[in-house]
This record gives sequence, structure tokens and C-alpha cells, in this order.
Amino acid sequence: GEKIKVGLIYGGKSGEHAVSLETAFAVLQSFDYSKYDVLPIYITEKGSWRKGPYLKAPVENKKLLLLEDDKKDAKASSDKAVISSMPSLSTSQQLNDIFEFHSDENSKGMNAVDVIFPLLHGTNGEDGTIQGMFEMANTPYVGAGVLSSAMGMDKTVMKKIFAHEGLPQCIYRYFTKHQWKKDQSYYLMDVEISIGYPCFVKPANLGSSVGISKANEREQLIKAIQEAFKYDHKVIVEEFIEAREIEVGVIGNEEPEVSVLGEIKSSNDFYDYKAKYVDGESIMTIPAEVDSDTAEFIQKLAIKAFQSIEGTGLSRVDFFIDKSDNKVFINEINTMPGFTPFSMFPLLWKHTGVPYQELLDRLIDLAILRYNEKQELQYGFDVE
Ligand code: G1L
Repeated sequence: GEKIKVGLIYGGKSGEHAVSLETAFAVLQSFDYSKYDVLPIYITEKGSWRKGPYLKAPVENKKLLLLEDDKKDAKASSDKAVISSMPSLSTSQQLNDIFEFHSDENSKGMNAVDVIFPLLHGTNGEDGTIQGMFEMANTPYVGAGVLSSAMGMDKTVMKKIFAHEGLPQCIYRYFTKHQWKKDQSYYLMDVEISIGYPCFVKPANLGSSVGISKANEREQLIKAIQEAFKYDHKVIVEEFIEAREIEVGVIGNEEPEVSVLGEIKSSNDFYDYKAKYVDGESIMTIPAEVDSDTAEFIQKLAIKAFQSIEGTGLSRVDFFIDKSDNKVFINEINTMPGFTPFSMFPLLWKHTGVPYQELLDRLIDLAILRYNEKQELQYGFDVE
């Protein structure tokens, strides 16, 4: 039948701009072009939007993803796509120009894209924002919705939801910059009495891997808190657990499926590189060497966590296993995990029997399914 038009959005104003570009390139190499035409949509670091023409084959090189103005000598070849772009568009006011959205009945099926694949974090890390835009445009999109994207971004909200579901978590405290300034001695004492040392201090915003430090005594704690406040107005302090780091992949909507477990070790406490993947500073072991009962338990918790934030599409759920007593704790859920073919999430699925290209197919199917189910609901309601 008809090919599905996928709008791949990447880049963005966030600190993950380069990662997003890298990921978009990998995804563009892997799409099954017998099923999809892909419309690349690039958001520059300054926040302007560019769209390229539809791709019917992988792109030749990464630089083309910037959708810069057409080179006069750019020549199209039959099997390789060449991107040319329209002039940069300034703001999201120009959304219609990008997607050519039509909300009226008559023009159904005439949109520039049938489904959106957003490979980026929201502006300034406040997530759910771009998903809200897709909702308003009434267009299906891959991954988490507005609510779950937002919940997945904020560690304090996430922890409250997890607690409500009875998911095992480490001890933590959190406070805003305002609260800290007003009542520093209270928060210091609270942390020292309820958590103690050593403890971990992090910005509450999941988007950043920066601003995280360990504190062994009060002076370090104050420094760590000040450091974390550079990146977010909310800070979270957690008990330090000497633990193994385990990650699990979840895909699906109503009936999520779970991957095998993976383990992350920092390269400095690891010697045996056999059959391991190296990603930056860390080494991934897939499947993780965890006994089958514990593995099954963690997989159940991962599904629970996914459902607790009303996840759709995909998530990576991260756990700790205490090295001293093997107790399991959930650390966090990430609705926008690293997504190159060499990132943990796709590798977990590869080992579970879902190769990268099929992962893309499944995520697109899930997006369209979810959209259709929601449409039925709305129409059913309207008609009566
Ligand atoms: F669209 C998905 F599938 F939901 C999706 C969205 C975003 C998967 C993975 C990501 N990840 C990223 O965008 C990033 C980790 C590359 C940050 Cl920019």
C-alpha cells in the first residue's frame, strides 16, 4: 500500500543537540525505505526550524542533516538522497509550514507527515512541551505523551509516583533553591539525619548528567548542593548505595514488553572486556549476570514503572542492586533513552530479538495505534 510519511525531528536548543544529530543520522541509515518516506526536520541550536525534502534512501553524510541551503553543484544520484532545504523558519508559529497540517475532514490524509519521530529533548529540558505541540497538531508521534514525558523528566515527581506504586527506592530528600536559601540549616540537618554520608546530590531535572556529585561531609554537601543548583531550581539528595547498575528496555502501549537486563560499569572498575560494549566511559554487559529470579523481579518492576507514568512507546528503566545485600532499587525511568545502534536501549532489544530496524517499525506502529485508539474514543464521545 501507501508509504508512511515519517517526520524525523532532531537537533533542538538543548545541550543534547549533537547527540540528537548523531542519533538522527543512525536512524536515517536504518529505516526500511520500502515502508517509509522520511521528512527530515532540523531545529538549529538557535531554535529555527528547517525541513528537507522527503528522503527515499539513506543520506550520504551527516553534514546533509543540517539542511543547509542548496549547493549549486549538488547533484542527485538515483540511489542516494540529496537534501535541499527551505529557508529557516523562525518559531513554532511556522508549524503549519512544516507539517502542512489540516484539521478539517476533507483534507484528511493530506498532511506532510503521517507520524512524527521526535529525537530530541524539549526546549531547556522541560519536556512534554514538544509532545503538546504534536497533540495540538493532531498528529501521531513516537514515544511518550505529554504527561509521561513531563513525569519522566522530573526526578521528584517520578519518585512520588514510584512511591505510590510501591516500587522500592533509595532514601531521598529534595528542595527548591528558594527553600534552601530560606532554611538551609533545616535541610542540612534533614539530609544528615535521614540520609547521612556519603550521599549523592543531583539536579532534579533528568536531562542533565552534569551537576551530580558525592558528598562525604557537611562542607562537601553544601558545595554539591550549590553546584547542582546551577543546573536546576530543584535539587535531590539520595543515599549513596554501593550498587550494580542495571538497565531494562520497555516497549509497548497498553501491554508493554520488557527486554533482557543490561549492566553498566564504569571502565575504571572493570578489567574483562570480553563480549562487552564500550560506550564512552562505561562498559555494558548484555545480558547482565543476574540470577533469573532477580532478573524477572526487575523486569516486573520495569513494567510497573512504565505503567506508573502512563508510558507509551518506549522507556529505559534503571535499577540499582545493592552489592552488600542484593536489594533492588529503582533509580529512574527515561522516556528518551540514548538511541544510536550502540546505545544501551537498542542493544538490549537486539539481544532480546528485536533488531534496530524492527525497533523503528514497532515504535512507529505503536504511535499510530495509540493515535487511532484515541481518535476512536473522541469520535465515540462526540457522536453520542
Ligand atoms: F521517539 C522516541 F522513540 F520516543 C525517542 C525520542 C528520543 C527515542 C529516543 C530519544 N532520545 C533522544 O532524543 C536523545 C537521547 C538522543 C536525546 Cl536528544
